[in-house]
Parts: sequence; structure tokens; C-alpha cells
Amino acid sequence: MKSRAAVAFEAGKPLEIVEIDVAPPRSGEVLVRITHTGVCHTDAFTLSGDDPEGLFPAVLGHEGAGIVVEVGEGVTSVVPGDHVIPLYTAECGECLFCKSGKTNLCISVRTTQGKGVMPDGTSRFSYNGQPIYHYMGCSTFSEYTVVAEVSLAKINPASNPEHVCLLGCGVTTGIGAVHNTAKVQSGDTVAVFGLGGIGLAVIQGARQAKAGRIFAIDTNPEKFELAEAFGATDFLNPKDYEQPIQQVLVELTGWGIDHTFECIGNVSVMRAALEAAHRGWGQSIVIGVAGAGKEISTRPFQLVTGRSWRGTAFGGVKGRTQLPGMVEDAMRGDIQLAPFVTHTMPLKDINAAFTLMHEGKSIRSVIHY
Ligand code: NAD
Ligand code: AHE
Ligand code: ZN
Repeated sequence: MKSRAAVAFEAGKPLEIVEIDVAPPRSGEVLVRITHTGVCHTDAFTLSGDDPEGLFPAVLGHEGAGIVVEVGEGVTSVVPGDHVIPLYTAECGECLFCKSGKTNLCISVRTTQGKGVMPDGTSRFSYNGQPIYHYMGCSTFSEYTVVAEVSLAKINPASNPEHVCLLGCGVTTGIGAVHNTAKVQSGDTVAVFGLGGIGLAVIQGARQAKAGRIFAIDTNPEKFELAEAFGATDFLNPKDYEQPIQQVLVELTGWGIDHTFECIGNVSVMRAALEAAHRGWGQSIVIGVAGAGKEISTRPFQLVTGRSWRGTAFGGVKGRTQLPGMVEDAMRGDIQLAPFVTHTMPLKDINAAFTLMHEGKSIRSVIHY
């Protein structure tokens, strides 16, 4: 079938809106009509050429919501008409990782996913007869996409897709990082570095956890207003200080902060976030994705004196088990999604979403088909 899609033909170039060919779903696969998709910084990161797994030409996009159109042989958990969120972290329930009870990092389709193909090693997308790569197992920048059955969460059809698409990545990652990874407790102090979609979701999660002081840190002070609305209590622009921001935070708090979150993808800020963590027990959670060749460093003394460094993917959330409940939480108002949607636009204007992100003017742009 034909599908309108925004294709990344080359790194560093704008997406091109073209009509691609989408082949039918094979065994264990599902054809989904995407109705809405957010644009996450990770899409921009891969488009920039900095992603070691970046492949071109590809259909990017991994923060979508849609409706099942057709199922391949052997698919039992969804039927045409079901409302779904594609998952870049699959959940097969059977692999070593799923069964461990320790992680959400299902391995079932991850290897082929990283190679831009379906589990059988081939692509369902083509343009002028040439194959186009899939992306993160989702490819939500195509109106019609094919995903593995294990990469679909079935959700309440009465939910608002313009909002719940954000549970496909940004909001789930931030909230999940607070509850599943850091396990923030009532009264704990929190610092959030980077106040985009991810950082603001961390703040929302921290307020749900009844955190004490919540420090919001960004070099763009225009982000502070929304951070305050989500529950941040203290606001710092590192550019306003002569000392490193970690020193400022330690001086403000005595011994540092219980939980710090890096939501930018900048390895210098990752160091600052670790060094701002509380002596003896503070932990720093890496959420931001850093480019090829980047490495983190600190004085080992920072770890010897009780700070720890951890990371999280998709906020530790098991998509098929937990995402339907998070959609219900959003429908009840226990998770707020509307404030993240600063812009909406049709697919033809998707490059504007990237420009708005780079200019620091958007939190989330949501594309509708
Ligand atoms: P975004 O671009 O919307 O937000 C980033 C924010 O960081 C902006 O407000 C920007 O002003 C701020 N910033 C930039 N440099 C800064 C600095 N030096 N100090 C302080 N603030 C600074 O991005 P986003 O969509 O919120 O994504 C954030 C990061 O999280 C990206 O690296 C993305 O790839 C990553 N991410 C990771 C996961 C995961 O599962 N681990 C999931 C989603 C996104
Ligand atoms: N491909 C990159 C890594 C990118 C990365 O870390 N992705 C995050 C999700 S970002 C969502 O916006 C993630 O979940 N990683 C775990 C995984 O299995 O992909 C690289 O460095 O190669
Ligand atoms: Zn993302």
C-alpha cells in the first residue's frame, strides 16, 4: 500500500514528505495507521548523524499513537480497530530480560531493531523500489507503519491520541525514571538538568512522589514557567553563576541532592549532575542520549564517597504491561499530558517541529496525519 511519510534520506538534511510503499505485515507483525506522533529530541539526534545506530534513508519517529489495520500470521494480542502505542522497548515476556524482573530491556527484537529492519531481517518500507530503514521498531513518521506484535501496547480507545502519543516516549521516560529507576521517596530532594519534554516529565513524577525541593536547571530561562507549573520549587540558569553549577547546588543544600536527573545528553552536564548528588547516598540518573564517541568522567572519589551513577531507558517501564495503566492515569488526570503539547501541525510541516525544538521554543510538537 501507499503511505505518506517524512523520510530522512540523509543525515543533517530536512525530512522529505513523499509517498512510500508499505508491504503487508508478515508473521508476528502488525500494520498500524498512525494518527498522531510527537517529535522527541532523539529523532533530531539520529537525524543529525550523531547516533551510532543511525541509518539512512529511514522513517524516523518513535512517539506515536495509532489504530491496528491488519495483523500478520500468528498475532493474537491485537485485532484490527484496536488503539495502540508503538514501543521502542518491546516486551515479549519470555526473554531472559523480561523474565528477570529486574529490567524493561526486552531483547526479543532489539538486535534487528538497531539494524533498521523487522525481526526477519527485511524492511517493509520502500521508495522507488529501494528499501528504506525502520527506526527504533516504530517509524511513526509514516501514516502506515509495520511493527512487531511485541512492540505494541493496546490502550483505551477513548483516550485522546494527540496527548497519549507522548506516553510512547517522553512523558513515560521522565515519570518512569522517578518511580522505577530512582525510586524517589516523600521529602527527597531532586534536581533536573534540562527542562524539555523529558525533564518536565521528571518534575511531574517528582511531585507525584511528593518530593521536597525540586531544582529545575536550564540554560534557557523560558523553560522555568512550565517547570514551576509542574511543581519545581527552585530555578537555576548555569549561565548566571561563575562557579560550576554542581558547586552552587551543593552550597545551596549543604551536602548535595538526593536524586539528580540529566535530561539533555551532554556529558559535561552528566558530570555536574553526578557531582551535585548528596555525599553518602545521592544518585544521578542519566536519561539524555549522548552522541557517538562521547564519554563520561568524574573523580572516582565522587563514587567512593557514596554517590552513584545509573541510567534508564523508557523510564524502566514495561510497555505492554504498564502503558495501558498509564493511559488510564492520563484519562483520570493523574498524569498531565496537555501542557507538554506546545505545538500541533500536519505531517507536511514536520520540519518546523525540528526547528522549534532547536530554537528552544517547543516542548512537544505533535504531528497529525
Ligand atoms: P529537549 O531538546 O526538548 O530538551 C532539552 C533541554 O535541555 C532544553 O530545554 C535545553 O534548553 C536544555 N539544555 C541544553 N543544554 C543545556 C545545558 N548545558 N545546561 C542546562 N540545560 C541545557 O529534549 P527532550 O526531548 O526533553 O530530550 C532530552 C534528552 O533525553 C535527549 O538527549 C533525548 O535523546 C533523551 N531521551 C532519552 C530517553 C531514554 O529513554 N533514556 C527517552 C527520551 C529522550
Ligand atoms: N542508538 C543510540 C542510543 C539511543 C538510546 O540510548 N536510546 C534510548 C531511547 S531514547 C528515546 O528517545 C534507549 O532506550 N536506549 C536503549 C535501547 O535499547 O535502545 C546509540 O548510542 O547507539
Ligand atoms: Zn524519545
